[in-house]
Amino acid sequence: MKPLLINGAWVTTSHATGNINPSDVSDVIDEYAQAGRSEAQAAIAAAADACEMWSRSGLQQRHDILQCAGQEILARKDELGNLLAREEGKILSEAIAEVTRAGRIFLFYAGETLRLRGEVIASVRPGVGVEVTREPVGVVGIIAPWNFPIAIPAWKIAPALCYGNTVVFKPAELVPGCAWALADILHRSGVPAGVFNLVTGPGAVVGQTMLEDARIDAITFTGSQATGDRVAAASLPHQRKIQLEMGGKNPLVILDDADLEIAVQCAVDGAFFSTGQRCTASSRLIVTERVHDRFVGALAERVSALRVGHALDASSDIGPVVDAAQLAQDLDHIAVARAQGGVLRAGGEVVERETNGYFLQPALVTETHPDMRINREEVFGPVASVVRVRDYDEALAVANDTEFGLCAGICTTSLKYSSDFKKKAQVGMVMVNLPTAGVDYHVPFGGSKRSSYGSREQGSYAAEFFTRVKTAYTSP
Ligand code: UN1
Repeated sequence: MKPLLINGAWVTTSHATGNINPSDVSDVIDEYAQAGRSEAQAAIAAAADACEMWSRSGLQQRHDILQCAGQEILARKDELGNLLAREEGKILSEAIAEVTRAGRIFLFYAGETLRLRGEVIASVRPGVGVEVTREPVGVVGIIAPWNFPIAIPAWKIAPALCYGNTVVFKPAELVPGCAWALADILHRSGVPAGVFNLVTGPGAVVGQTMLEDARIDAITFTGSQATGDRVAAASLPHQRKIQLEMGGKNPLVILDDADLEIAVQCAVDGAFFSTGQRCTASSRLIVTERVHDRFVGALAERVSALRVGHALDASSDIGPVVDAAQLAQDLDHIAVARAQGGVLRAGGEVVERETNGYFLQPALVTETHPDMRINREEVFGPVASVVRVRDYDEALAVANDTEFGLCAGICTTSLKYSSDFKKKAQVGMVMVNLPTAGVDYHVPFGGSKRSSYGSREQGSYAAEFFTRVKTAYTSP
């Protein structure tokens, strides 16, 4: 059994569960301790007790720990990538790229520890000095999703520690393996007892205990809207800081003047790589009518040729869906889209491979309307819809016709339309001639509308969430 990490000690529990390889359900990777309420509370208490010491710790110590962790992650990228691919189902090359990204995030925040700055502002009162400084928030609860088992934990844990906070980390139930590996690396990198705690276990128990506990000063969450709403509601009575990332229904607009090859590549990559299981996935392809048939024809050909298979098979382009429940949800969305008038132009069927896994041929549904369910709800699978529009103005209107606002992409060679789209897309991130998914690790990440709440993740902008500002006045 892989234990919990509480107050610097490895803790086993009476109950453990295994993580199952979605490419081969007969492959149980390992067994992980399941925290109950008392273990979750012990982790929170340890983090609360360690706050004062860690907030006063030297910057050099924080830097060195983050650097050590980042270097180890990079040095072990092949092995950790293999674990990630087995556990989550991303193909190996994508999994190694995700591990690399996680390592680089740690190195970035190692550097950020040395760049924390404040401001000196002149007072309106003669002789008075005003200093603005940033302080740690305290105990940060981290609730992470399954689709990026190491990169998302990294981009929450590294800034939390960098800015002097202590952490209680609850990974997603499907992917405890990468979380445990990360905890082991941090522990051996010299994180003092209580500063970083790992509590694997069910959301209903561990997550709920975290939400209810007044000692947690901030929660950063990535996952579904429904859970995000619960995090928000439970945090208000505690006046806790929250940062929520809750998905998307990201449009990729293809205009008549687009380079067709680039547009098809953006759509394939954005909609189907990582099995489409990304909150940044290009799930709505909005195509102007003069290029529609050529684009759809070329895309359908590419999509049909994508090889779905075992994540560790070098010939696979796309790995399996993460589990049976997600597969059922994907198939339901495809069925409803067809019932509502959509045309299944490519894929959409469950395929058999040598191993027993959740293999779904990527689905392209054409002739859809903006008000169909497939264009309103996040599918979180290898499923994309096509909406035909007259011109740029209608494309922009359809792109913005959603409660989500994470990213939006446009494929065009027109400076006029790309500039206008960058201004008017109601999202946190805009991509021109690039897939909506696959972001840099050192720049702000986040959305608007119902996709995100709170300040941005990643880069130096993460300081907004992981610190509080203090204004100090001095009269000589
Ligand atoms: C990416 O597209 O590179 O859950 C990152 C997600 C996002 C991360 C996407 N928070 O899919």
